[in-house]
Amino acid sequence: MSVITTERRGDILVIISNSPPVNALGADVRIGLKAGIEEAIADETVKAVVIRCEGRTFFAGADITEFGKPPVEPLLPELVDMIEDCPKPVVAAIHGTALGGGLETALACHYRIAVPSAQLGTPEVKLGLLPGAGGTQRLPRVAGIEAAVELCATGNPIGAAKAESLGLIDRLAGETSLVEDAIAFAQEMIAQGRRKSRELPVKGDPAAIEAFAKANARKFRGLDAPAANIACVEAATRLPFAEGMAFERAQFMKLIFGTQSAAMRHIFFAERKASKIDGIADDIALRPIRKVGVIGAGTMGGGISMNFLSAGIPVVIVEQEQAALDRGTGVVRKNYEASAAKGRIKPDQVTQAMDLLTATLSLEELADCDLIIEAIFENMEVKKEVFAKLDTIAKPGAILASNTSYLDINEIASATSRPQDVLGLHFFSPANVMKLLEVVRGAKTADDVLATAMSIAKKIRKVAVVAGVCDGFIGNRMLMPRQVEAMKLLMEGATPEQVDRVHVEFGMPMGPFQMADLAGVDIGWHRDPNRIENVRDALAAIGRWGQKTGKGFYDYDEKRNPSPSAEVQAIIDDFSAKAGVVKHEISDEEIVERTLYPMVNEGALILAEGMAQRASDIDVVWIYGYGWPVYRGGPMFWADLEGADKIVKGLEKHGFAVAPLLKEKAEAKGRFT
Ligand code: T1G
Repeated sequence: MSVITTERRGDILVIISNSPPVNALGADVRIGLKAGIEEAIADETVKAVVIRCEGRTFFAGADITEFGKPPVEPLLPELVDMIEDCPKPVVAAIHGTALGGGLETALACHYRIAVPSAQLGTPEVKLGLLPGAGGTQRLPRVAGIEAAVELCATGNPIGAAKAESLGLIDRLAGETSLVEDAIAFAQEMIAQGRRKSRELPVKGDPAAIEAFAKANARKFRGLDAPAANIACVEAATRLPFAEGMAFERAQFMKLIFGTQSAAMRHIFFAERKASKIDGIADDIALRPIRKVGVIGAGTMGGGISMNFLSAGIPVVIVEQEQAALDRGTGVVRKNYEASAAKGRIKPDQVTQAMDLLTATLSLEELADCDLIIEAIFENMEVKKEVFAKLDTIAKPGAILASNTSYLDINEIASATSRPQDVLGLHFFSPANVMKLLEVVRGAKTADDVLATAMSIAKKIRKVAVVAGVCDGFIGNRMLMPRQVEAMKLLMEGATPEQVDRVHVEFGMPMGPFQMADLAGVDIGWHRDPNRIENVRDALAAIGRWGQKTGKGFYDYDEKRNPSPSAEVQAIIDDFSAKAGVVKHEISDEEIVERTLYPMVNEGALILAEGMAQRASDIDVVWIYGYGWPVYRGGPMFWADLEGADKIVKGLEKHGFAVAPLLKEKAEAKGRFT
């Protein structure tokens, strides 16, 4: 059964794509569309054409799984031109998402109609690419230069109403009457005839392109694709269509064979794979989550609550003292009001969310919650006490979760009579913003509990990854060897600025020491200023707690700009001398070998121990939780680019014990991803 069928509706030939899950423009779809247009052209009684899709969405782009495989004709640019050259008016009927090659197909249609809920965009840049089927040349002609450069370089979609205001779509259909409205529209356009996008003049101010590039330079740091997208739109303002298309093609070919796009496509699929749990059926029955309890109204508790409130799920938040409770709920309200002030949410959404929040000093009020998340300070005894209490309060079947970032979930679960209902939900701060969620599977966690946690994570728009119970789970466990080595490098002659520069040039948002200053040098400090065992103790003892005290590893001005500190350097030199460390010239390469290679090494241990299901999950953790540059695909994908043998040599050179799995990959010239 072809994925493309046609049907006659009076003078109109309707070409219908039905290729789940998202009508990606794979070979079958392209071949079918071509045949449909040929049928329309060949049949004189056909006066106009409608192209529409069944299922949840219009074409969501080229089929990304085909990239890197031998091309099958017709190629998308060719098909798009053929649609545009159809002598009879062609109308695109859009619902769900018209993305990438899907929007380019719609742009080649002579007219576009969409339901109000439709989203339109060119997300190729998020795959390290650009719209390679004429999008960068037709968009400036149909929607204008300003909209074109924004859509192409950011990859963010727009709604149908905005698209209509830009002229990107010609008409809004009824939300439930798209097919009828599209056929009526096509009927109307018979008299008008076709309107080729490529023949329209480019509209808008070319100066907007440079202004846009300047305004976003920082955001696009390290990425190749945004500049290429901008260059293509700019080319459209000065080159005839055919030459603009050739320019676009050349830029596209450069990007598609580059490592950045390979890395970003890897992350596209890795993110979707992460939601799958090996060994558990996709259709396992999930536990209903209609009400959530959160214990602790501190920074984490408040942020965690917001995720559920924003998803329309009632939350009961518990604290020990009224003042702490008022402070916590006050911060939640302030955060919502700030989002409303920035226009990110509507004012009535603030009320809606706050109306779903119940604040209480009594744990007993959690008795009818389906999921209870503990977010109190990191102390095993206190957590076990709370879970033992919860065990007597929570209803049968309730899921009990801890937000601990490193404590043993199995030990916490052992404080209850229902360890099968216990797991870890490790949110990242700020919990209402950070997308990553480590779902920590205890030794006795039931399959439906784990599956329910993964599904609720999707509902609150988190990217969830399953982690096993070990110190620091996946992310923090790999962070530790990096931080330890970074400190050693300081003792041996590197400076905080040098180590951080190497990480920032690598593409991280900040280096280990800037990160320590942001999180707080006093985190985990024993609070005894007389006990100085390492550089961090020494800094903490003199109030160098980081940005919050205006000084840490760096000094900070009122705008929080860091500058090197002679006082810190003196402390480091003193420790180094006392420890008898011989300093040496440290190269940037050595910093990479000693801070990033050990992370890969730890990743290999995590995989071998089964603490992560797959290497791509580790990559998702680092991209969504620690700011690893997406164009490097995550530590394990990067390890494949770097080469396991080179990493093994680098680790051995610096005396690290190499993980057996990493050695194996090196010997077999194997890959992790
Ligand atoms: N190709 C192949 N598979 C795709 C796909 C695509 N374009 N889009 C989605 N899938 C798969 C996905 O892997 C998952 O599979 C299933 O569909 C459901 O997706 C020349 C070069 C459309 C907004 O970048 O943004 O066009 O895990 O879980 O949350 O210019 O999918 O079930 O096996 O994400 O409802 C440009 C990518 C391509 C859009 C739906 N297009 N897709 O989100 O479902 S490049 C994109 C999305 C291009 C041309 C260029 C989202 C979605 P599985 P899902 P969702």
